[in-house]
Amino acid sequence: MQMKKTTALIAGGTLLFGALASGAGAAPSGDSPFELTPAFVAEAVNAPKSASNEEKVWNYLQNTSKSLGLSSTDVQKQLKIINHEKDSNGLNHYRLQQYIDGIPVYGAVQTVHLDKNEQVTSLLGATITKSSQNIPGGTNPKISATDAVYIAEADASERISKELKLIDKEKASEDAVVKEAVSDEVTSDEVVSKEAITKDTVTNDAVTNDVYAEASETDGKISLSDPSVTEYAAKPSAELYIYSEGDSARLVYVTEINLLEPVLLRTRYFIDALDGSIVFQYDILSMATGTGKGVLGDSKSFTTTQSGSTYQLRDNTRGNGILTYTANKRTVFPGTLLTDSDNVWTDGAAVDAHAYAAKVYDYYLAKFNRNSLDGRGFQLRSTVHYGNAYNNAGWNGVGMIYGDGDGVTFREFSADPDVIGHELTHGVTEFTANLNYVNESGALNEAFSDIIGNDVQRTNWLIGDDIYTPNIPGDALRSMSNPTLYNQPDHYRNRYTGSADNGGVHINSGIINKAYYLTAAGGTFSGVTVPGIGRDDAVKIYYNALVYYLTPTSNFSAARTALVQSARDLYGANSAQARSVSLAFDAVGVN
Ligand code: TI1
Ligand code: ZN
Ligand code: CA
Repeated sequence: MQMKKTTALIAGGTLLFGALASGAGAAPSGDSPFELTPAFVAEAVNAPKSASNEEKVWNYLQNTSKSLGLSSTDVQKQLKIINHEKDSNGLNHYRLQQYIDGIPVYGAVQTVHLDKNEQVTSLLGATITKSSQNIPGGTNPKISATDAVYIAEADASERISKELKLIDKEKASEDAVVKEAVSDEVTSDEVVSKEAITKDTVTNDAVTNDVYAEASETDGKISLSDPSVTEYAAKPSAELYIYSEGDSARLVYVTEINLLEPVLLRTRYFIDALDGSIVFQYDILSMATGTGKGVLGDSKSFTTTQSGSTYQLRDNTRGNGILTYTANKRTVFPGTLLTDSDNVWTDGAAVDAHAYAAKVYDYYLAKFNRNSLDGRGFQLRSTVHYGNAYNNAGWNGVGMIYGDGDGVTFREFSADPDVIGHELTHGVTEFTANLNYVNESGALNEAFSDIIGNDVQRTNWLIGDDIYTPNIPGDALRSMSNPTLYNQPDHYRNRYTGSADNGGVHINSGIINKAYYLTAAGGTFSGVTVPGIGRDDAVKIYYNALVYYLTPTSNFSAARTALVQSARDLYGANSAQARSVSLAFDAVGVN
């Protein structure tokens, strides 16, 4: 016979909602049902051959009752067989539960095992010993199960409301940092008037602030009984249990708040059945805030999910979720969902893919009131470390893949918000204009991905500058202000008409990128002066054309028509915006 003391069974399980958690105390001390002393007995006890298996179990328990801290009468009175199974080897296994006054003791479960000869070999489990069965408050509840659920719901509501406010604040401060970056990082090689940038930034501020104002208006206090904001994974119910506290015990209700919306949360509550106080609670699954450094060494925080003692790279607070996987350098999709033991993440490519997917999701929601790619919360799955030194990133119709690059031409693709914006925009395109990925419609498809992808960051007019040629600073894969810098045409007369690259989808996109740039920033090109209208109006016109006007076979000329019409419908037939779009297409030679 052997007795062992357990170690903490739920280590780390109380770090609710990351660092700023509130509401739950520390992990319970030795005086809790999680520390019931485990018993293990492997004594030979001879039972008559003629006895039934159940009789053998009871006989064994009677003979070994001392190791459970019970008298043999208590064994009979307090233990009940709650399950019996015969396994595929023909061995019998019994599961028992301890009851006091007919109420189950939380965690006091025992298993009893019979060998091939149908002799009991061992007993494992835990009980409240006779000497610790003193229940000062008695076993008659003073509150109802419904009251207990209500108390748990109220606590969860408060925690969720706090957490959502916290996220709002984080977003707002991140945003402030981004704004600073925008005004600092106007690169000298880019032909853009400081005025245009400043104007854009100011307008952008206004838009952003409105969104946060809206968010805080509605986030006062979340009510879990309001079905329009709450979705339960399982409806809560409460059951009475005896809760061990070392030398004594008390009567509690055990209930779980198990939510899908507004956040993913599964918390188990132990509520005193006499006074309704929360004795203990712990998270089984909950939203958490992960931290880590991106590929470029920048520290960031992002939403993860705590599941037991591990964390998943899964953000359930946006649409139907953002999940980040690894292909481990193979060409599999989606690969393995990334997990971490302490929520401090060390895979930079994964950190960036996850954080930037959230950034692009937030961009589409704030700027275009679009809930993910399909407008209905489409789940965003990203796979990093796709392939071996793979020099590309892509949208495969269901999710995003990011190669690690070969380290010379490209570094890890997820390190650049341009890329994430580019790939997610392919998803938006697929759900809307669905531009065929060949020839001019394909080049339009690519250009919209570049244009909106670039707008997510708004740092400059370059595409892929954060990941292209890591050893050569200042260059990029493409430039929207001057496509010819990187071998793209900037005028229709110079378009590529061969069959490579699906008919030049990554080549001729330069012509449309240039038209967008001229409308947003203004300038004189090819003898045409285009008045700039700023990035806000320009990107809105392009987004609206993509989502509402264009069709799978649209060519460059159809895009001109769609964009001019989109501008007219948004700002008026004779608006500066409509004129600017029209002049920009004149400048790049598309009629
Ligand atoms: S959508 C993808 C093409 C399909 C690849 C198959 C997996 C694509 O256009 N990828 C972008 C990646 C990118 C985006 C790089 C923004 C830098 C900034 C791309 O431009 N790829 C280049 C290398 C290409 O495919 O020619
Ligand atoms: Zn693309
Ligand atoms: Ca470079």
